[in-house]
Amino acid sequence: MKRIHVTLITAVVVLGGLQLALAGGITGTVKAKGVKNSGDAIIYIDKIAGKTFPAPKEHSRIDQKNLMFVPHVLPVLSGTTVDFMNSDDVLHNVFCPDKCCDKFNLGSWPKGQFKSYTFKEPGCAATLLCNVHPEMEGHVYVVETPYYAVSAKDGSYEIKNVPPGKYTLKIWHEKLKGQDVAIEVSDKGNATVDFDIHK
Ligand SMILES: [Cu+2]
Repeated sequence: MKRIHVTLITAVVVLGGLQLALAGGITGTVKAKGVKNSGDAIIYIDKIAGKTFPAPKEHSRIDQKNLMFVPHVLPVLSGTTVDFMNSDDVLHNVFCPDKCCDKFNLGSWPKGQFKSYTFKEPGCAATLLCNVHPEMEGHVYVVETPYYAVSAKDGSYEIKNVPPGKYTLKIWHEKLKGQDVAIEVSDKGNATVDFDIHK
């Protein structure tokens, strides 16, 4: 009995080690020219040949707080439902004027309530607007894989748990553009990819 117990524990440890070894990460820095900071760029693996990823059951969330969409940009895997919250004392509305989001208009709702929309089309850069507050703007960007990150204000980003392979890494920003980068993630460590984005 005791011997079996020890063997089982060993197996679990070995499996755990394997899992760690099989996933790498992509890290780097985005340098944005012509905007306030290098944040809010979305870095993502656009697609993986022969692989599709089921839509997550868990919803993502964008809040409307202090008359802003929070977060300002949100990458989602295609098929993700986003709940649009309202944390302000005023009514908010959310609509999207773009074709790829069916030009949805969710109406207006008060604090504490939310309305949802499911983003389906990969590559869709959906603009979020509020018809009560014309200054409000946010963005949902729809990605075909779950491998994405949003850059912090200092430009740093990290995409975790990427399986080994060769990929095209892309970048999306609401105002700026950058070049695709061909990358290879090995089973041993992190790939480092920096981006310059500009108008
Ligand atoms: Cu509003």
